[in-house]
Amino acid sequence: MFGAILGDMIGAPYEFDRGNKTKEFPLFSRESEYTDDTAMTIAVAEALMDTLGKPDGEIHDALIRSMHKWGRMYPDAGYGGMFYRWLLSGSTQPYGSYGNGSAMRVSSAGWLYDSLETTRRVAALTAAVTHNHPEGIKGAEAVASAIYLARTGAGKAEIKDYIVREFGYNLSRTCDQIRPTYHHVETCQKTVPEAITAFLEGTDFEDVIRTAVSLGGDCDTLTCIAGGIAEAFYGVPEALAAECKARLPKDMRAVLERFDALRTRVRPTRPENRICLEMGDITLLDVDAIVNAANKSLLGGGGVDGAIHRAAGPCLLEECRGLGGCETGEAKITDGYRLKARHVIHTVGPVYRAGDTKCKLLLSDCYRNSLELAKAHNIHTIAFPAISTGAYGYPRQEAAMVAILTITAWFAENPYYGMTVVMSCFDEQTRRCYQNVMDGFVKEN
Ligand code: AR6
Repeated sequence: MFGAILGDMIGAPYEFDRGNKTKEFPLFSRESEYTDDTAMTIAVAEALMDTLGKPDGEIHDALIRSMHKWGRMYPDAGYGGMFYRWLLSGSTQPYGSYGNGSAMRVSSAGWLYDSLETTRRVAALTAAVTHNHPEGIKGAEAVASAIYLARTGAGKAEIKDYIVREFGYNLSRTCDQIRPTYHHVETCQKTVPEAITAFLEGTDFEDVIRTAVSLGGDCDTLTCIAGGIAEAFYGVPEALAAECKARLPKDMRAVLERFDALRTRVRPTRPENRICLEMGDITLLDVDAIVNAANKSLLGGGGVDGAIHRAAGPCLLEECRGLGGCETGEAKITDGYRLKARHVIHTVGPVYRAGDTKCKLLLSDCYRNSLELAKAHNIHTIAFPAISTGAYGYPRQEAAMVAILTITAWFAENPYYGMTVVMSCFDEQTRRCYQNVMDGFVKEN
């Protein structure tokens, strides 16, 4: 959090468009003081440390308590009007804000959790207690994600790709393009992308801070956000951390020390996506979901479809009756009933017709739509049969190529999801077809 707090202090003298939009300025002056950004960064960090491993409801309540507590202890830190009223009234209700306050206070969430998913979930909680507008939540999630990715070894290109893909922010402008027309604005939408751009362009911690300040705008908040990410990527130089400590009151320093001791114990993991091959009957697999190669009625049939319905029992058919069928290439989800798998994802493969290019696209859709549906249900292990290669006549080697290419493309789009895909092989020939593709023996024609 030193990075965020330093950003706040160093940016503070230049807030409200008081800077010269240059990177050449004294890093510290008498006016380089912590503001509301620091007070609330500390408040969020304390609440999150107190509730590690606790349910979301407890985290939510602790966040409100902590913000009220620190807000009352530091009432003159410079809060925005709506937030100040929320503090003074002791309200526990959010007020729909998309102000950049949700993004400036979130940095601790980027450090305390061992997966990107949890980081995003908790970041959203930190925003939602006041800034429950979708843009307020998005701002917090984006900043915490960037910190998580930076501290777990992601490169800048990777971080940029993730932020653009997941949050849709425009990161294509350079700081030189942003600077001339950028003015004080307190929304997430017009602060977070600019702060991330400053981080992406900066060459070390101090350069990120200077770049962020040079943009102008809501300078303490923008630099607080950029500094929080820069710390996770570069670390904070000793001398700057010491200067930061010296400018903080004792109670805030105590929270920072507790945080530093705790975060070194958090073991970050980068969940990986992987494909493995498994011989045998898909209905026996202990995975979150198995995929059924169904027909459009979804009311059962032969092959793997028949096997799944037999193993799951009649309740599966009952649930399927309510689904209203399924189009080719699409996917629908049910419970797994007597299966070990919690869910069955039903997809309808194409009936193979030689030379019909639509077949390939539809088969690819089966895999992609099943994976998307799995992701939407927080499924992390999924088993696929060789869709369409039985009754629907798709040549096994061609189908294997489509399956593996589609799955690996999905992995590339979801690099941190942590999905294990089991390719269920009912016979040796199917296993060999997958292995050929994975070994690179078969090239797409
Ligand atoms: N576990 C794993 N794979 C299996 C299993 C099993 N228990 N049983 C068969 N397979 P198919 P399709 C393999 O015909 O071509 C149904 O009647 C099998 O060896 O089940 O998409 C539906 O209701 C083959 O490699 O599915 C539809 O009408 C693969 O699963 C139609 O068949 C797919 O063979 C769908 O035809």
